[in-house]
Amino acid sequence: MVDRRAFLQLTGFAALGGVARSAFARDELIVQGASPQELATPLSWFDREITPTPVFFVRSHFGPPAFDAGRTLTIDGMVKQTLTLSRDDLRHFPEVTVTAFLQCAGSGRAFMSPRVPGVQWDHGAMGQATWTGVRLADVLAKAGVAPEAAHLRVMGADTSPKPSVPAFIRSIPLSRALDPTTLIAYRMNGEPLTLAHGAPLRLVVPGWAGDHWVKWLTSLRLQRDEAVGFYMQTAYRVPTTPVEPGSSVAPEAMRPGTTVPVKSVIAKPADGAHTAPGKQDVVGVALSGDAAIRSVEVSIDGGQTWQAATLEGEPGAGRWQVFRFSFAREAPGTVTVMCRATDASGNVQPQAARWNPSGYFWNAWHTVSWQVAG
Ligand SMILES: Nc1nc2c(c(=O)[nH]1)N[C@H]1C(S)=C(S)[C@@H](COP(=O)(O)O)O[C@H]1N2
Ligand SMILES: [Mo]
Repeated sequence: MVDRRAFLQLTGFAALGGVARSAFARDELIVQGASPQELATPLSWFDREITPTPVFFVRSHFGPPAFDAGRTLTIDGMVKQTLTLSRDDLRHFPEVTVTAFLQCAGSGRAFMSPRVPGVQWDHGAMGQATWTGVRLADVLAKAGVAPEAAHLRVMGADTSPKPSVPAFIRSIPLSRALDPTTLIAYRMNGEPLTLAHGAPLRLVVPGWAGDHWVKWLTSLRLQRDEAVGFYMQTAYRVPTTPVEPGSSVAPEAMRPGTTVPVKSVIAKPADGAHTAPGKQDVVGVALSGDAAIRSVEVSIDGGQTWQAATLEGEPGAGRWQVFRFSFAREAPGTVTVMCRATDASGNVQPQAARWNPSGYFWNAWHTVSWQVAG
């Protein structure tokens, strides 16, 4: 059990003043599972560009390690020079801030049919923040990457509860590691990273699923081949070609899931809400890991016709945008609204998500119904 002070530190409440603190109910995050850290953000928060840190979803396999502001990160393997850097040592590199969404591969798993095992996340395993740190490419340049290196093995300080449970090890192709948006981050939404979100250092890989955003960083190793281990070869894999819903798929017929596919969700009105007759205001967010959002369309007639929503904020791959759509409804009764997003690469949010054995990347049209009062 965590005591109250530890909980506040864990979730970022400690960073808030007394007045601001009361704006976020302590129990606002939805406890989604029994394992260490499965805290989901309520859907109603996805009506804005930035998800406040205290309500930003939290996920980790084993729970956080002890807080250690001086923990060092070692960069070794196929490099000219091994580096050991603390958060303070990173001051020698240019500082960069990116705005990017972070989405767990399993977000929306609860909507997969047939049902799949795993944390039954609804929409809430995602959020968007500003991330500040240094470019991973700059750090790797300082170490001097050998020409034969092609992959980066990434590890954090968290340890599995028993020896039989494999360590959380991820692998990122060197090309993605060198992308200028890939960061070693130490700030989130302008404040030092909280322990729950990876303090002192975490990886930020905009557009890629959350499992690549390794927290509590300790080791980056350059190597020729992709890193091995349970979390690369068994977990976090998606079929290379579409499969029959409910079928079992061998790991060899799958590849690591990387880019978050295009999707949009309606934050408000909430499903089952009651609204006044007249103008109905719909708001939500649209995202794609592949490209900027080109459009969000809304249907108020069950998908027969679609109308364009207004997009707000800056477009970009790996960055979500708020959308708004308003329409008039005087007659009392049930209103059903659906949304679908399209990105600049031409990817369209599908009516039904592509089923896969672990329920990753659910991205079907989102449908919400509410009551217009008489
Ligand atoms: N060291 C470490 N990093 C980790 C994990 C973990 O278990 N250990 N979980 C990953 C997963 S699956 C997700 S979805 C994100 C969640 O990041 P957040 O808790 O900041 O929202 O962290 C990632 N980084
Ligand atoms: Mo995740």
